[in-house]
Amino acid sequence: MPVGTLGTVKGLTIDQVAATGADMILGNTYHLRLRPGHETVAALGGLHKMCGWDGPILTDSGGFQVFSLGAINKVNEHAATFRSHIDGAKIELTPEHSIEIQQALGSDVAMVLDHVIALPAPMTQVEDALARSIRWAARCRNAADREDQALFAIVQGGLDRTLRQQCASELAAMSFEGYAVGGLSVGEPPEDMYTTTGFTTPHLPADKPRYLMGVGTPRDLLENIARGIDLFDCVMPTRNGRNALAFTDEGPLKLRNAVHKLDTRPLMEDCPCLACRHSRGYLRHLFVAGEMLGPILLSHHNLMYYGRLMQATRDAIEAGEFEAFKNAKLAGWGHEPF
Ligand code: PRF
Ligand code: ZN
Repeated sequence: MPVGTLGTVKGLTIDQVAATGADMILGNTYHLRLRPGHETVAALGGLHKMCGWDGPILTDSGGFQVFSLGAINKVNEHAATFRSHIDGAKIELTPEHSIEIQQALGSDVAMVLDHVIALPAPMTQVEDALARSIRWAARCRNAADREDQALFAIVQGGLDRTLRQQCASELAAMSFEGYAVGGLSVGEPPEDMYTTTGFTTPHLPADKPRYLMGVGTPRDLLENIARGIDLFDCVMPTRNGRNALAFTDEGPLKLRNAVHKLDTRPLMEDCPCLACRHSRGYLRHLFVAGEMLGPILLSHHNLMYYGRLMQATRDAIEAGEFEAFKNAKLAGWGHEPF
């Protein structure tokens, strides 16, 4: 899922997003609650109508953003209280309010409100956040009463095998429409993330979507697909695109580097994106000159790269050739991929 935090995949028209092969996009409860406000979104016809996307939309619950943006004021059993990064207003985010906001936005998939903590953390703190996340998930399940909106639970538990398994099993018993693995890609080494995904997914229903939140590099996607993950969201393609980094089968290209100045080749020979109609030299020039077309073109290329990587992965899985496909991709990206 390309990330459209504020009801826009940054820099791209909705048709350009669709052209990259994305099926579903992500919006953020936290951001849209503050601006323009969920009631305003509802008055404008809901998130789909507002941004012109008629495919599925998943909204994150606000849990992670409240914690990761440092806006958090206090957390107790009732709610996470935070200060708006826009006007300083004090806002209480309860599980019920998170669902209410996601209903007003009109997303197709809502996420439960979870308690995310920074790693590494003392065991008691990990256990405490996990237990609260399970109780909040149950409150979200009770509050979510729409036939046309699925609800996904989120497994927490740090890097601990026992806690992850316990959390996954308890949530699996509560019958959600899908399951996410949260609390990863928060600064731990990639190998720890892969190991944790690997011992969590066997405890989640295989016939429901399994979603790894906020991940990752192209290598992260393939390593986690190998461990049972079906769905991802990440700002990497668009954020890196805005910062002049292009993903390719040979690894990342930093377009600002002088080595590209006179390069007449496209980023990739066979890429159908808008950027690859131009030379690397021209793309570099756009970034050096601060032209807005540079970030637009590279965002399009990177989303197309991710979209085509996922399509090729699905094809390889169906052909029974995923392992060979994965190894070939990893070899192409080199030793320090991204
Ligand atoms: N919880 C929620 N959203 C998230 C995460 C999480 O743990 C992450 C962690 N990588 C990204 N987005 N609700
Ligand atoms: Zn391209």
